[in-house]
Amino acid sequence: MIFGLFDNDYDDGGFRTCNVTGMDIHRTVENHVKVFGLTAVVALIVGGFFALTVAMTRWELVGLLDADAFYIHLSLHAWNLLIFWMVFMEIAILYVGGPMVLGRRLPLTKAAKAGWGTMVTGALVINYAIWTTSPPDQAPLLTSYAPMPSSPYFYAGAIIFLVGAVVAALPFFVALWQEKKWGSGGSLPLVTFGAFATAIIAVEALVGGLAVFIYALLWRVEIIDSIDAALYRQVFWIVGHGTQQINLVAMVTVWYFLTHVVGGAEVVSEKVSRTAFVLYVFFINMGAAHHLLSDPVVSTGWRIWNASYAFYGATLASLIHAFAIPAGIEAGRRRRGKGGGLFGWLTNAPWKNPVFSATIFSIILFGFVGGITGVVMGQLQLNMTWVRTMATVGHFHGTVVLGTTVAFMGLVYFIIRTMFMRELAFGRLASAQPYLYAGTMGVATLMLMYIGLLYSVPRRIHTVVRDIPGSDFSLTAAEPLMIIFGIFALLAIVSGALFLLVALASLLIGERRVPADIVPDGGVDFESDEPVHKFEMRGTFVITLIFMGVFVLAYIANWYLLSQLWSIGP
Ligand code: HEM
Ligand SMILES: [Cu+2]
Repeated sequence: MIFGLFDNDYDDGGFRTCNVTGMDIHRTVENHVKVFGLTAVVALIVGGFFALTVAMTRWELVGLLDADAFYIHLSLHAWNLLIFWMVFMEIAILYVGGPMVLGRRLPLTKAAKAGWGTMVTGALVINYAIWTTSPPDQAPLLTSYAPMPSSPYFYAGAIIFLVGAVVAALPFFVALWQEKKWGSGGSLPLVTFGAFATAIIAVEALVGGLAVFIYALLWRVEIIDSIDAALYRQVFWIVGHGTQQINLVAMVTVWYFLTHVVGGAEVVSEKVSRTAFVLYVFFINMGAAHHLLSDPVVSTGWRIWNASYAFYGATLASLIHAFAIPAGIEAGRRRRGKGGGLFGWLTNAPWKNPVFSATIFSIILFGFVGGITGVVMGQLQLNMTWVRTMATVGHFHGTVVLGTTVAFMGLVYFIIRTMFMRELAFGRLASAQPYLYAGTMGVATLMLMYIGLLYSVPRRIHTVVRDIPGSDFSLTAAEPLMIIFGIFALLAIVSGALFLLVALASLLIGERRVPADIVPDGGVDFESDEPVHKFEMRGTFVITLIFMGVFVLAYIANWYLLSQLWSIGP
């Protein structure tokens, strides 16, 4: 079959045993994971192309596109990357976390195929609708805020895509149900538990999305004659924020999985980690309110309760994972005799393995860049200095790019090696790629934040530094930082293209590897009499203290900046 991508050897029952993870993998699961993963990579290519045109427009020295084209490109950038690249990967993750980890075949393969086909159709319709936008329709951007109209095909495409995603998720739920019915009777493995939390949040998000896009479609084709903009916003963020939470929880699940299989990490306390996933299920949705913090449509009390007090339940969960995962790496590696000193467990880790380095960069950058800024800007008063500026764009590139995209790149490398059974092409380049991407995109992201925070350069406008139409207000002071942003954005796009080059070359011309070659660092089946929590975790403790220090500093700095905006009193 197609370039021999789907022809692993299976026994008569359709199973094979993976010697990296020790899992019994059924052909049906593996092939569907591959198909969803490959489709996600195609979306990454399309969206990545538009990263280039969008960034080269905002870098006004280049000023690539005019206003109309800019909004079309920005919309395509957002939908292909934030929605299609992520959601196709997430369905693959559900299949890995569910049936694959449980050693089952994929139930309802027809539903999986139908779901995939429906999602692809939805994605194509959306791309077409955005690309052919013409007045009175507006390019939707991510939010398609009513009452600005977008093409009816856009709303229809969104509905089709969401229905497809729900259908594609069904086999995962059925696999869990089968496990409950016929399985060993024990509790679900942690990765499956994490995938289950992801799936619950996903279904909530998708149902919210169906509600909002059906509402908007009915209005756009004039079956109902008006749309309540405030209601639209609140319901939109159930899916708008919900999809980000799927990204987060899926990413955390991938962290547990990959640090274990390639880094020798273990779970120090199953109970604590599971509790954190449960906290997500209960509290994370309230975070949707943070998108309306500076919006007059909801009462201040509602905003403060949901975005602050209630949401801290989810923040706590993230902090627990942020401690539990490094602690698991530290203790797991010490137990395997790969410790030494305060940070020896970290410095002697398999840094040349791009699966490992991508995972670690994702953890660090998500925490320090995306996470801290998220909590800071999720605060009612501080939100005013972030919202609608490039700082917001900086924040979410810290989460969905430096965090999720980097982790998913690691996962794609892992799938190429252990499921497609290919050696990574261009070995050295493959090892360097996560460093290049995380490094350059890290700088570009920080610049977006500074440009927004220090100069209030607005987001979603194609030219402002030289000229804000209709005003003599000048933002030229932001130009030096814009130049740094532009250069690093370009470098980041090149590094992202290197990922695609390595991934596609490995698949098409990569050396086929015999399964026995693949050995996990630190070993998965490791015998030791000592329980993992007996081992020291002082390195992690120090890292956590550094994290807290940065957090406090960022908080103070933001309040300081806010206090500089205007003076109160006589
Ligand atoms: C090299 C990589 C990337 C670069 C240089 C880049 C650059 C940019 C820039 C400059 C903007 C803001 C434009 C504006 O508001 O005027 C933007 C918006 C956005 N980007 Fe990226 N981006 C990259 C990768 C990604 C990835 C991987 C994702 C998602 C996984 C993503 C998701 C988004 C979203 C959702 C928006 C906002 C769209 C809206 O305002 O509706 N970007 N990007
Ligand atoms: Cu959100």
